[in-house]
Amino acid sequence: MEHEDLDFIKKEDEEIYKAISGEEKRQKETINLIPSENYVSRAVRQASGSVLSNKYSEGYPGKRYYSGQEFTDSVERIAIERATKLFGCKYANVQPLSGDPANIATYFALADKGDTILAMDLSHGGHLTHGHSGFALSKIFKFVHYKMKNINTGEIDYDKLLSLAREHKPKIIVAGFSAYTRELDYEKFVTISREVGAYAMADIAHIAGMIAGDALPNPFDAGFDIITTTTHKSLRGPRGGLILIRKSKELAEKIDKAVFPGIQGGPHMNMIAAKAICFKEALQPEFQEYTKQILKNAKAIEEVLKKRNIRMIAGGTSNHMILTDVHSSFGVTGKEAQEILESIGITVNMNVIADDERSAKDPSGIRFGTPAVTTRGLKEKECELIANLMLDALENKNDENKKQKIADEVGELSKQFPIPDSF
Ligand code: DSN
Repeated sequence: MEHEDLDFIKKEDEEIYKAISGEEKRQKETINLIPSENYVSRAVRQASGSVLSNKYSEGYPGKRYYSGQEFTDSVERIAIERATKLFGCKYANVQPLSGDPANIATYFALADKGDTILAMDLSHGGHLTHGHSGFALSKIFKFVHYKMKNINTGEIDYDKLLSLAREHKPKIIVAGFSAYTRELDYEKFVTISREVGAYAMADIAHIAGMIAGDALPNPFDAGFDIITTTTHKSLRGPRGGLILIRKSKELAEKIDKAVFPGIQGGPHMNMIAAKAICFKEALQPEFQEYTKQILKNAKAIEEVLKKRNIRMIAGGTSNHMILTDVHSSFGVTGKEAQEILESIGITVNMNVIADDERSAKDPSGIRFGTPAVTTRGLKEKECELIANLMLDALENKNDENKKQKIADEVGELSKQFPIPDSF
């Protein structure tokens, strides 16, 4: 990553200049295993900071409320065209500001107040927007949750999912997660949805890149009606959200209304331009290679964890995310493990594990994944090394000398694999 030209910020605002420069240095000097993070191209960064930030564009291409939309219309049309090509569907809404608004708009488009939404239990991998008690829409919709049947293999309890669907007659069944490490049986979700008259919605935020790159199956191939995602995780785009509609024009119109004027005002056209660039990058053959390597790298880490008898929820990974029970494996909490690993230059995030007896603020697990390190060019060999270094640090948590040696090795590795500006 070339040093950003921050001269103007430096002149205008020394404090923020220092913070951005510090973050740039931190990113360069550490190894990032947070599964929801990645490094975007310089082109994506430039579009995010472009003059498009100055423009209000409420509405949709050709149907805006303010004048001066010649170029914003072109940006949004290109983004839509590329998104639909990338994911093999007919319609896309590229305006959601992030994953949460993408899900919120979809719920409002497809369900009415008091309706039921069936989604994955939070401690079994679901996301806050899948019905956490603190999620604002939990006051509007009734969320019911399915779980894994077997925590050691990750198998979903599809019988229970079916009986919950028959009992509660949900308007939407959500197949998606933020901390689940296996593949879902999309055909089963669609069959159950059809039987009870629910929309089949996939929240692919964590695996959007893997699907775009053909490293994992596409829920649309199984007949899902709608997909929501963020654009900044494995898809390697700017911070943002995206809603994709397989084929129904009626559904696409409902989604458009639910996004604007439903829950958002002016779209962030600078970010839509950055999304368009990300979709172009993801349509290149190199992106397929990239996403396959993400999986290979995750499997290399999984192998080390298996060899060293570390407890992984669902027994391992099929989608690049790994969730380990550090409390039972090392006698440290997720928060402690996160801090130990940060001290040696590796960032991960603490996470609840299935039916965690500890709280979300200091859970039993840590979650990690490989999109970011794969962008930096690390392969299986280096991922094995990182896995061993992480486990060594956790095993030697009280040995400062040992941890310093590990930190030096991590620093060396970061230097060897600079963050690229293009792919
Ligand atoms: N915070 C994101 C993640 O890391 O999974 C999801 O919202």
